[in-house]
Amino acid sequence: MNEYLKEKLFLGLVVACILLAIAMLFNLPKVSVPSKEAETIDMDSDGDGLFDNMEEVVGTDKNDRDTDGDGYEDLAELKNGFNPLVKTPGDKFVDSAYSEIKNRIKDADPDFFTKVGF
Ligand SMILES: [Ca+2]
Ligand SMILES: [Ca+2]
Ligand SMILES: [Ca+2]
Repeated sequence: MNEYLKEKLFLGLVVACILLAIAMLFNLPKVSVPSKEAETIDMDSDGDGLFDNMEEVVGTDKNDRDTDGDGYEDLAELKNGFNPLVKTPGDKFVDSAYSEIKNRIKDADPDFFTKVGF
């Protein structure tokens, strides 16, 4: 093999390496760590406006819009100060209990009240 060919071969190899490096750069798997929270935090299986994770916090059924079956949906009851786990009438939260449940919700998701227009 003469020097000219060796040189060409070497050059070709260098170019191939560079191209490979570039190709690898562009083919890097997209780093998208699926945030478990983002997927589950705003899921509302029963569509009552109360997210699944909040139904857990509150103790309501995430597959039942009206857990206590009194005709009022879970979030509507919560918003208006009624206990979604106790049938109306007589299900209005006393102030301390209402503050307590709101604090629990806030601890679980500080933005919840804004999100659902509490
Ligand atoms: Ca729900
Ligand atoms: Ca529910
Ligand atoms: Ca209800």
